Amino acid sequence: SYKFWSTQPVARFDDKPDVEEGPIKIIDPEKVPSDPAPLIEGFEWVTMDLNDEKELEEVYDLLTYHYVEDDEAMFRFNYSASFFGWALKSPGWTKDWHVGVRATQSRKLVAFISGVPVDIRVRDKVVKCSEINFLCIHKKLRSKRLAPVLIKEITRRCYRVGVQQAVYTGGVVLPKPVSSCRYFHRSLDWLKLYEVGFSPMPAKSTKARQITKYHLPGSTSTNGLRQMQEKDVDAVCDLLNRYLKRFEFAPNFTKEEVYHWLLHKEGTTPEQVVWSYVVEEPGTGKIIDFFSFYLLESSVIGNKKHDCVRAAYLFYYATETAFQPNALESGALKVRLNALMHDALILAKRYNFDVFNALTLLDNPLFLQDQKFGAGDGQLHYYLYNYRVAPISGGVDQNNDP
Ligand code: YNC
Ligand code: MG
Repeated sequence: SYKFWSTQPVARFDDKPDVEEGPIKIIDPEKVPSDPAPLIEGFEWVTMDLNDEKELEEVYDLLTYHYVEDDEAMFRFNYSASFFGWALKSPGWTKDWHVGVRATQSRKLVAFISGVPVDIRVRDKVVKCSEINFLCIHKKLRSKRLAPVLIKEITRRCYRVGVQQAVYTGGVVLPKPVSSCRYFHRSLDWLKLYEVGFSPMPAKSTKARQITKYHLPGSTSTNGLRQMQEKDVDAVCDLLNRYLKRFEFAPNFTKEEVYHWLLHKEGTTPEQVVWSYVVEEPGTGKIIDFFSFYLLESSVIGNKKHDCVRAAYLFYYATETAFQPNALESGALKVRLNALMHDALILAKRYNFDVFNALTLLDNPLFLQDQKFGAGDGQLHYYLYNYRVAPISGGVDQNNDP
């Protein structure tokens, strides 16, 4: 029934496909309340300062024990402090959008929601958004309608500074997804994934056969493949934005964002979060492809042998091959992406990842099956707040369930 969501400026399930694209309502920042709405007795609003080690640690602790779990409560995302620095302090970030709720007496942090600025392109229009993430409420405070209060507060803080739209993703179905994807998983260490209960043993298979199936060579095969460096930022930014223009709904990157999101800065963070590689065309030195993945560990709940799974998440990638005439029809794009992703798997294996995850977005359906990804149960829905869009089509056939 969506008691809260039906009151919000979001697309509805019964919207006609020929809706007028654009903002649902126009906000006058002058008329937005200057103070937050009061919280229930015993709790208060705080702005978290993630540059303060102690406060970063508190957010980290809250999310470690209370953030997203799978349905059977076997795994829980285990974000690192480095990951938060990366995800929450991207170009243009403001601590005003790092919102917490504390218990007044104990000062304990019991809820959090965050936003960072991002430009989203919907077909030809660029929409200035906040990207909302890490909504989390302490397990003891669940089902008390606190989530809508947090959402309204971050909305107020965005509206106050003239940001009237937001983008967010989630595993739950709300009115109304712009697009929906499925998670796919590629085993890198099949035996470990089996032992933690993530990968089942297929009927009539054996451990040995499964291990052989997912075996990868020790070295990559694409000529000119190397780690991305600072000098590649401009070329990667240009290639990525051109590549993403092939899709109707995608972010638009500035050079600062490419630097932030894709470049690993050697020695600056205790733990590496993002791995990015470029292909320098032999002879010309031109950057003709790139791919990236990031690290997000999951804690394994209650297993004797393993306490965490190192998962690589396929992040952004792009290839000049996409711009060749008939790249799709001729199969050239499929061949190139398969070669690149095979190398990505080899590198992830080298860096000790256990599984490689990807969604059914961008051109991913061209390689998921060939690269031995299997469909997971997880769905990820993409949403826009205060913005209506006509139906978005995927880049390649997304209903092509392998
Ligand atoms: C969710 N994930 O439907 P209705 S994703 C949005 N996103 O409202 P209560 C959600 N809404 O149906 P609980 C949601 N989950 O009555 C639930 N809701 O209209 C809606 N889990 O509130 C729900 N993190 O407080 C219902 O529920 C209402 O105590 C019920 O709290 C929910 O970060 C939650 O999965 C998710 O910590 C906080 O279960 C809690 O159950 C929890 O009674 C584990 O709430 C962690 C987890 C969610 C990860 C994420 C994206 C969030 C997007 C929020 C929407 C942003 C809108 C744009 C705002 C800026 C606008 C501008 C400009
Ligand atoms: Mg609640």
